Amino acid sequence: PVEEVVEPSTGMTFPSVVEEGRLFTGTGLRKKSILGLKKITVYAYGVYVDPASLKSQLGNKYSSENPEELKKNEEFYDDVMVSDVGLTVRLVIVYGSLKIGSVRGAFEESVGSRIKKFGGAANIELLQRFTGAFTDDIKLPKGTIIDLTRLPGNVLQTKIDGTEVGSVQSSLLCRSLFDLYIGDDPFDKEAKKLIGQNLASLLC
Ligand code: DAO
Ligand code: DAO
Ligand code: DAO
Repeated sequence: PVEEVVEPSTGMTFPSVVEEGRLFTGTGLRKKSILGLKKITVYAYGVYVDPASLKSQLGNKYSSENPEELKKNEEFYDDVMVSDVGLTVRLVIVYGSLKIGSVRGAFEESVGSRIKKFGGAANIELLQRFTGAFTDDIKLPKGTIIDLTRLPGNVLQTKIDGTEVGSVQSSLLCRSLFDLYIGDDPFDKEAKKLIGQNLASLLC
Protein backbone atom coordinates (compact mmCIF):
# COMPACT_ATOMS: atom_id res chain seq x y z
CA PRO A 1 0.00 0.00 0.00
CA VAL A 2 1.12 3.53 -0.78
CA GLU A 3 1.95 5.48 2.33
CA GLU A 4 0.21 8.74 2.98
CA VAL A 5 1.14 12.06 4.51
CA VAL A 6 -1.54 13.98 6.38
CA GLU A 7 -1.62 17.76 6.13
CA PRO A 8 -2.13 18.49 9.82
CA SER A 9 -4.38 21.53 9.86
CA THR A 10 -6.89 20.29 7.25
CA GLY A 11 -6.57 16.50 7.60
CA MET A 12 -6.20 16.19 3.81
CA THR A 13 -4.02 13.24 2.80
CA PHE A 14 -1.30 13.05 0.19
CA PRO A 15 0.21 9.82 -1.12
CA SER A 16 3.97 9.62 -0.73
CA VAL A 17 4.28 8.79 -4.44
CA VAL A 18 2.15 9.87 -7.42
CA GLU A 19 2.20 8.61 -10.97
CA GLU A 20 5.48 7.61 -12.57
CA GLY A 21 7.39 7.62 -9.32
CA ARG A 22 7.09 11.28 -8.43
CA LEU A 23 8.00 11.69 -4.76
CA PHE A 24 6.29 13.85 -2.16
CA THR A 25 8.44 16.77 -0.98
CA GLY A 26 6.09 18.81 1.20
CA THR A 27 2.65 20.19 1.77
CA GLY A 28 1.23 23.67 2.29
CA LEU A 29 -1.90 25.76 2.37
CA ARG A 30 -3.40 28.25 -0.07
CA LYS A 31 -5.35 30.84 1.87
CA LYS A 32 -7.35 33.77 0.66
CA SER A 33 -9.00 36.58 2.55
CA ILE A 34 -12.59 37.22 1.71
CA LEU A 35 -14.05 40.73 1.94
CA GLY A 36 -10.75 41.72 3.58
CA LEU A 37 -11.98 40.09 6.76
CA LYS A 38 -11.36 36.47 7.47
CA LYS A 39 -8.91 34.15 5.78
CA ILE A 40 -10.22 30.92 4.40
CA THR A 41 -8.13 27.92 3.42
CA VAL A 42 -9.00 27.31 -0.20
CA TYR A 43 -6.93 24.19 -0.73
CA ALA A 44 -4.08 22.15 0.68
CA TYR A 45 -1.32 21.27 -1.75
CA GLY A 46 1.48 18.78 -2.09
CA VAL A 47 4.52 19.22 -4.31
CA TYR A 48 6.08 16.17 -5.96
CA VAL A 49 9.22 15.68 -8.03
CA ASP A 50 10.51 13.08 -10.43
CA PRO A 51 13.96 12.45 -8.86
CA ALA A 52 15.48 11.12 -12.10
CA SER A 53 14.63 14.28 -14.02
CA LEU A 54 15.82 16.45 -11.12
CA LYS A 55 19.20 14.73 -11.29
CA SER A 56 19.44 14.73 -15.06
CA GLN A 57 18.50 18.43 -15.32
CA LEU A 58 20.41 19.85 -12.37
CA GLY A 59 22.83 17.19 -11.13
CA ASN A 60 25.84 18.58 -12.99
CA LYS A 61 25.37 21.98 -11.46
CA TYR A 62 24.46 21.06 -7.89
CA SER A 63 25.12 17.45 -6.89
CA SER A 64 28.38 18.25 -5.07
CA GLU A 65 26.78 20.99 -2.95
CA ASN A 66 25.79 20.77 0.69
CA PRO A 67 21.98 20.40 0.84
CA GLU A 68 21.79 22.68 3.89
CA GLU A 69 23.36 25.47 1.84
CA LEU A 70 21.56 24.64 -1.37
CA LYS A 71 18.11 24.95 0.18
CA LYS A 72 18.85 28.61 0.99
CA ASN A 73 19.95 29.41 -2.56
CA GLU A 74 17.20 31.18 -4.57
CA GLU A 75 19.01 30.39 -7.81
CA PHE A 76 18.38 26.70 -7.11
CA TYR A 77 14.61 27.26 -6.99
CA ASP A 78 14.76 29.35 -10.16
CA ASP A 79 16.60 26.53 -11.90
CA VAL A 80 14.02 23.97 -10.76
CA MET A 81 11.23 26.15 -12.15
CA VAL A 82 12.92 27.22 -15.39
CA SER A 83 14.37 23.85 -16.37
CA ASP A 84 12.24 20.89 -17.41
CA VAL A 85 12.29 19.13 -14.00
CA GLY A 86 9.23 16.86 -13.61
CA LEU A 87 7.16 18.59 -10.93
CA THR A 88 3.59 17.89 -9.91
CA VAL A 89 1.47 20.09 -7.69
CA ARG A 90 -1.56 18.34 -6.25
CA LEU A 91 -4.33 20.60 -4.93
CA VAL A 92 -6.99 19.17 -2.61
CA ILE A 93 -9.95 21.49 -2.25
CA VAL A 94 -10.79 22.40 1.34
CA TYR A 95 -13.29 25.22 0.83
CA GLY A 96 -16.11 23.44 -0.96
CA SER A 97 -18.24 26.46 -1.89
CA LEU A 98 -15.95 27.94 -4.50
CA LYS A 99 -17.72 29.83 -7.22
CA ILE A 100 -16.21 29.24 -10.61
CA GLY A 101 -16.03 33.02 -11.13
CA SER A 102 -13.83 33.32 -8.03
CA VAL A 103 -11.58 30.54 -9.26
CA ARG A 104 -11.23 32.36 -12.57
CA GLY A 105 -10.51 35.67 -10.83
CA ALA A 106 -8.00 34.19 -8.40
CA PHE A 107 -6.26 32.31 -11.17
CA GLU A 108 -5.95 35.41 -13.35
CA GLU A 109 -4.61 37.33 -10.36
CA SER A 110 -2.07 34.78 -9.10
CA VAL A 111 -0.86 33.15 -12.30
CA GLY A 112 -1.41 36.39 -14.25
CA SER A 113 0.85 38.36 -11.90
CA ARG A 114 3.62 35.79 -12.45
CA ILE A 115 3.20 35.79 -16.21
CA LYS A 116 3.71 39.57 -16.08
CA LYS A 117 6.63 39.19 -13.64
CA PHE A 118 8.40 36.91 -16.10
CA GLY A 119 7.92 39.28 -18.98
CA GLY A 120 4.96 37.65 -20.64
CA ALA A 121 2.40 40.46 -20.35
CA ALA A 122 1.55 39.90 -24.01
CA ASN A 123 0.18 36.48 -23.01
CA ILE A 124 -2.41 37.76 -20.54
CA GLU A 125 -5.10 37.64 -23.16
CA LEU A 126 -4.32 33.96 -23.74
CA LEU A 127 -4.68 33.34 -20.04
CA GLN A 128 -8.08 35.06 -20.01
CA ARG A 129 -9.21 33.06 -22.99
CA PHE A 130 -8.18 29.92 -21.16
CA THR A 131 -9.96 30.77 -17.92
CA GLY A 132 -13.01 31.76 -19.93
CA ALA A 133 -13.39 28.03 -20.54
CA PHE A 134 -13.91 27.40 -16.81
CA THR A 135 -17.64 27.14 -17.05
CA ASP A 136 -20.22 27.27 -14.29
CA ASP A 137 -21.01 23.57 -14.60
CA ILE A 138 -17.57 22.66 -13.20
CA LYS A 139 -17.99 21.80 -9.53
CA LEU A 140 -15.11 21.66 -7.12
CA PRO A 141 -16.52 20.17 -3.91
CA LYS A 142 -14.41 19.63 -0.83
CA GLY A 143 -11.90 16.83 -1.45
CA THR A 144 -11.63 17.41 -5.21
CA ILE A 145 -8.12 16.62 -6.41
CA ILE A 146 -6.50 18.80 -9.08
CA ASP A 147 -3.15 17.57 -10.39
CA LEU A 148 -0.97 20.03 -12.28
CA THR A 149 1.85 18.04 -13.83
CA ARG A 150 4.81 19.17 -15.89
CA LEU A 151 5.50 16.55 -18.52
CA PRO A 152 8.71 16.57 -20.59
CA GLY A 153 8.89 19.55 -22.92
CA ASN A 154 7.24 21.98 -20.48
CA VAL A 155 3.78 20.58 -21.08
CA LEU A 156 1.46 21.40 -18.21
CA GLN A 157 -1.21 18.77 -17.85
CA THR A 158 -4.28 19.32 -15.66
CA LYS A 159 -6.33 16.49 -14.20
CA ILE A 160 -9.41 16.81 -12.03
CA ASP A 161 -10.10 13.71 -9.94
CA GLY A 162 -7.92 11.70 -12.29
CA THR A 163 -9.54 12.87 -15.53
CA GLU A 164 -7.42 14.91 -17.89
CA VAL A 165 -9.09 18.23 -18.65
CA GLY A 166 -6.35 19.87 -20.66
CA SER A 167 -2.70 20.32 -21.39
CA VAL A 168 -0.78 23.35 -22.55
CA GLN A 169 2.80 23.47 -23.78
CA SER A 170 4.30 26.62 -22.30
CA SER A 171 7.49 27.09 -20.32
CA LEU A 172 6.17 30.49 -19.24
CA LEU A 173 3.00 28.98 -17.84
CA CYS A 174 4.89 26.20 -16.03
CA ARG A 175 7.28 28.65 -14.45
CA SER A 176 4.47 31.04 -13.51
CA LEU A 177 2.49 28.25 -11.86
CA PHE A 178 5.37 26.74 -9.89
CA ASP A 179 6.47 30.20 -8.77
CA LEU A 180 3.29 30.36 -6.65
CA TYR A 181 4.62 27.46 -4.55
CA ILE A 182 8.44 27.65 -4.65
CA GLY A 183 9.15 31.14 -5.99
CA ASP A 184 10.42 34.12 -4.02
CA ASP A 185 6.98 35.03 -2.61
CA PRO A 186 5.23 31.67 -2.16
CA PHE A 187 1.72 31.05 -0.81
CA ASP A 188 3.18 29.18 2.18
CA LYS A 189 6.72 30.02 3.25
CA GLU A 190 7.09 27.12 5.69
CA ALA A 191 6.00 24.71 2.98
CA LYS A 192 8.62 26.09 0.61
CA LYS A 193 11.32 25.44 3.22
CA LEU A 194 10.31 21.81 3.58
CA ILE A 195 9.98 21.31 -0.18
CA GLY A 196 13.39 22.94 -0.71
CA GLN A 197 14.99 20.77 1.93
CA ASN A 198 13.69 17.63 0.27
CA LEU A 199 14.58 18.73 -3.26
CA ALA A 200 18.11 19.52 -2.11
CA SER A 201 18.49 16.17 -0.32
CA LEU A 202 17.30 14.27 -3.39
CA LEU A 203 19.84 16.07 -5.54
CA CYS A 204 22.98 16.16 -3.38
O1 DAO B 1 -15.95 32.00 -3.34
O2 DAO B 1 -16.08 33.81 -2.17
C1 DAO B 1 -15.48 32.82 -2.53
C2 DAO B 1 -14.08 32.62 -1.98
C3 DAO B 1 -13.07 33.12 -2.93
C4 DAO B 1 -11.80 32.33 -2.89
C5 DAO B 1 -11.23 32.15 -4.27
C6 DAO B 1 -9.89 31.52 -4.28
C7 DAO B 1 -9.72 30.62 -5.46
C8 DAO B 1 -8.34 30.07 -5.55
C9 DAO B 1 -8.10 29.24 -6.77
C10 DAO B 1 -8.53 27.84 -6.61
C11 DAO B 1 -8.09 26.99 -7.74
C12 DAO B 1 -8.58 25.61 -7.65
O1 DAO C 1 -4.14 29.18 -6.22
O2 DAO C 1 -4.26 31.02 -7.28
C1 DAO C 1 -4.07 29.81 -7.27
C2 DAO C 1 -3.69 29.17 -8.58
C3 DAO C 1 -4.12 27.79 -8.66
C4 DAO C 1 -4.00 27.17 -10.03
C5 DAO C 1 -5.18 26.29 -10.19
C6 DAO C 1 -5.38 25.74 -11.54
C7 DAO C 1 -6.70 25.07 -11.58
C8 DAO C 1 -7.12 24.75 -12.94
C9 DAO C 1 -8.39 23.95 -12.99
C10 DAO C 1 -9.62 24.73 -12.62
C11 DAO C 1 -10.85 24.10 -13.14
C12 DAO C 1 -12.02 24.99 -12.92
O1 DAO D 1 2.09 31.57 -24.59
O2 DAO D 1 3.61 30.74 -23.34
C1 DAO D 1 2.51 31.26 -23.47
C2 DAO D 1 1.67 31.54 -22.26
C3 DAO D 1 0.39 30.81 -22.38
C4 DAO D 1 -0.56 31.12 -21.28
C5 DAO D 1 -1.74 30.22 -21.48
C6 DAO D 1 -2.55 30.09 -20.26
C7 DAO D 1 -3.16 28.76 -20.20
C8 DAO D 1 -3.53 28.43 -18.80
C9 DAO D 1 -3.53 26.96 -18.55
C10 DAO D 1 -3.66 26.67 -17.10
C11 DAO D 1 -3.57 25.22 -16.78
C12 DAO D 1 -3.50 25.05 -15.31
